[in-house]
Formats: sequence, C-alpha cells, structure tokens
Amino acid sequence: MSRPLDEQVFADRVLNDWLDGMGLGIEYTRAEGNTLYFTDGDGQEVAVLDHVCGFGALIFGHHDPEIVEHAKSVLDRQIPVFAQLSRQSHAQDLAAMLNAILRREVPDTGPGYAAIFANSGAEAIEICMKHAELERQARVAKLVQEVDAHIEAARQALREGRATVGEDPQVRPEQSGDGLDPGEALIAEVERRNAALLARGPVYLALEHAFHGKLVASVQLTRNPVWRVPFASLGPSTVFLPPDRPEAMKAAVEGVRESLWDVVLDDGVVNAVARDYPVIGAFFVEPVQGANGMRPLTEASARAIRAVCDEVGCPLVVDEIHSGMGRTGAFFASSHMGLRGDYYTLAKSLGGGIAKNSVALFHRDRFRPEFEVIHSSTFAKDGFSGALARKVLDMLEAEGGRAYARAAERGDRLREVLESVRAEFPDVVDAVEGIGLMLGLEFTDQSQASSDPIGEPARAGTLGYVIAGYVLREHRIRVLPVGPAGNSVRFEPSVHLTDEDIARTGAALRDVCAILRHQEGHRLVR
Ligand code: 5B6
Repeated sequence: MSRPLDEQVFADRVLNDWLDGMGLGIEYTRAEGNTLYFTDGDGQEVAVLDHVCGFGALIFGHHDPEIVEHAKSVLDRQIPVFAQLSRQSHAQDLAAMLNAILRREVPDTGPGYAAIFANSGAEAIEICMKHAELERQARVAKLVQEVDAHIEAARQALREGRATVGEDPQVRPEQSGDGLDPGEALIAEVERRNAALLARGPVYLALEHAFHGKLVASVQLTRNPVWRVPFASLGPSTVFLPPDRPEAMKAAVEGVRESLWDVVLDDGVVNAVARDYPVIGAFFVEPVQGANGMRPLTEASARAIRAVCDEVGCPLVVDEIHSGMGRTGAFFASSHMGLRGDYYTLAKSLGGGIAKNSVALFHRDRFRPEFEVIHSSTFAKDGFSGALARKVLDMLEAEGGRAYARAAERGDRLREVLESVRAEFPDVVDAVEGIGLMLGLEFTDQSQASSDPIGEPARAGTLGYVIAGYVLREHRIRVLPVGPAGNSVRFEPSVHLTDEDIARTGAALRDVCAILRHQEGHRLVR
C-alpha cells in the first residue's frame, strides 16, 4: 500500500524520502572547517568529517574565520551589495587578480582575459556558449559576405557572356531541366545548400563523461543521459569525444565539420568550391573530470584538444568550476597539463563558502566588447560576493601560495591512504583517481554480488549512496558517490583536513572493503 502523502510537505518530499532510504537524511545544524554537526536524539552535537565540502566549493572549509570576519565587516561598513549599472571597481580588482594568476600559471596569455561575472557554474558555462555564438556568427557573417560577393561577380560574368560553367562544378542541381541556364542553376543550388546550412545552430564539442551544469543549454554539454536527454529538444546539439583516443577524437571532429559552398570565377570559368564553415561553437573541457571518478586529462589529451580547437578555429573553454581555485595544488588544474584555454570558467570556492559567485574569462584577442552590454544578470557582480571573492584570492595567494602547497600536500597524504586501501583490497577496489584535494576511489562492479543488499543497489546504480549512508552512520564521515553512477566515492575536502581525518577515512574505507570482500551486505543496511 502506498504511503499517504503528507499534504503539508511542500519541499523535498521525494528527495528527503530517498535520502532517508539511503541513510543520508540528516539535518546538519552547524558547520566549521572540515566538520558538519548534527544533533542526535539525546540533544548531543555529533561531529561528521565532511569529504563533500559543498561539492568542492569549500577550499577553506565551512565558515573560515577570516572569510566570516571579512563578510561581517563588508556588511558592517554598508558596502553597497547591489548598485547595478554603476562603476563597480571590485569587478576590475578581481579580474586583475585573476589575470595576474593566469600570467603566472598559463603561458602565452597575451593581452589577458576579460571577465564577465555570474551567479552559478552553469550560468558561467552558458555565458561562454553565448559568447562563442557571437564569435561564430561574426565568422559566419564574414564568410557569407565573401561568398555573396563572389556569387554576384560570377552571376554578372555569366550574364555578360564572359564566363561559362566549368565541366565539373562539384555542385550539381538536384532538379535539372527547370528552365534555368547552367550558370543560374549552379548558383541556385549553391544558395539552396548554403541557406540550409545557415539555418542550423552550432554544434558544441565536449568529452565523454563531461559535466558542465544542468541549465537548459549547459545540460546538453553534460554527458549523463538521465540529466540531458529529456531536455534535448530545448538545447543545442553536442558531440561527445573520447579524451584518451586522440585519433578517434580527430576523426569524430572531421565528421562534424561542414562546408559552405562558394562560387569562384577563374579565367572565365565558374566553379563551386567548398569552404570551411564554422559550425562548431566551442569545445568545453574539464581538466579533471568530476563525473568520471575525478580523472585528470593526460598531457597528450590536452595537446590533442588544443590542436582540435586550433584546427577548427573554435574557442577552447576550460571549465575550472570544480577543479580551479587551488584544489589541485595550482590555481588552475589545467596548468598541470599545460592546457591553455581561450575561455575559462570558475565558480564554487570563488564564493568563499558563503556567497554564490562565478566568472567566465575570455582571451582579449577573441573578446567581443559588446558582450558586456548585451549580457546581464540582476544578481551578478554584486558587492558582497565580489568582496568575498577578493578575500579568497588573497588567501590563496598569501605567503607565496601556501594554500596551493597545502592542498597538494594534504591531497598526497589522502591519496597515499586511498592507495594503501586499494593495495590491501585489490579484489574490491578498482582504482584511485584524481589530483590534490580532488580524489575518487572506484569500487569493482558489484552487480553480480552474492549478497543481495550489495547486488541490488549495485544493479540499481545506488550502491555508492548505500555505502555513503553506512560510512556516515558507522564512522561519522560524509562522502558521496559520483553522480547517479554507483561505484565511486569522491573526496573533495578543504585544506583543513588533518592527519587524524585522513587516518579515520582509511579505517572507514577498509571497513567498507571488508564488507564487500566478505559479501556481508546485511551490515550496510540497518
Ligand atoms: O554551480 P553549478 O552547479 O551550476 O555548476 C555547474 C558545473 C559544475 C561542475 O563541476 C563543472 C565542472 N561545471 C559546471 C558543478 N558540479 C556539480 C556536480 N553535481 C553532481 C555531479 C557532478 O559530477 C557534478 C551531482 N550529482 C548528483 C546529484 C547532484 C549533483
């Protein structure tokens, strides 16, 4: 019998039931550093080690005292939060700080990057899509203008009898004998084909396993079909490419490319020739793929991706929303693999764990200045989140980048422990992935498990959540799996992670691995 609906529950009715079912339905009442607290039935505060840290949005943890102090002072000083369409120097200050970091970490930054601020990661991604489309349309307009001029010149020459149609004009009219002379028929066919191509929208490139957000356009760049497919009719089309197979990647891109037909008049002969048409809007890439168990791109894939963009002429958008802001031991994860973006996106820790903020950065050789006027958002570029973002950047850059070194060092320590768990349990741990404080541990496929409490959720794709519920209940550690795919858990704690936290994490994982090894699924469920 189905449960009666609670008519008074207006938010999270389904989600909360689902969380309860996974053992994750806990309300946290306080947060500090790398710890979340809830209050148990006896009124006691219980500490939980947080490896989720706001989906990686808390490089300095929950309520970092320095950031909180700064936030309070911004409010106390009554610094305007919203003063849209006025001079907002915090935007310039932030953009200048980001450019200084880019100059240090990325070779050939040239004239630097222009910044457009937004509120969320997906919004920054969609800003990049819009800007890429402006770029593409400018290229299309230039090409069309040239082709139109060529067609006019050919038409004139044909009309005046100064030219004839070549013997093999490459473009053959679909319908012949409609009364047009060969020259007019050729031009009509070229114009028909070109009009069909020009009516089409852009195609975006992304990688298999990509995650770039869930808004109507950005979700089309997110590979997971559960999130993407129901909304395919709303958004642009995307081709997903295999990052680890550069040759296959190049071949797939060739399959996407399109030609616009041009008409050339050469020595009294008119022919149609194919010209490269900019159908590809942009290539979106995460330097570390969060939805792929925290997998960094290899240097070879990074080179292949850059080569595709250079060949096609489209912007390379390096999505650092998850991997940026120091989490991997450098400000930009892409700098580890020598990947230079034409655009960058940042969000998550840019908000200092308190505000919401994101930014899209555009190489100034490509930036279309009118974009500053034609794109806007009420809440973007506000004074409060701007002040906090400057504070976070100051903290990251302080003492020669001590925070980056700390992220790398803490990440290495945590990784060592994850690796030791894998070495001890090779039968149930497939891989340890990631870099810095962006790590993933992948369990082996348990869909054929003999223990039903393991096999059933594994087949349903929820084993990772069941494991997360167990680790929370028994070890007071919060982890989450990678998206709806079941068998990886990720670790994206703050720089405040202690040796004791790491040791506890290792013990909890060993316990989980022993359950999987001995198929003691009954222990996972209450
Ligand atoms: O701020 P916003 O969420 O719109 O940012 C979108 C975004 C994210 C990102 O990591 C990258 C690289 N680009 C754009 C934010 N990531 C969120 C995320 N969420 C889930 C899984 C992921 O791999 C990434 C998720 N999985 C299951 C349930 C809910 C969320």
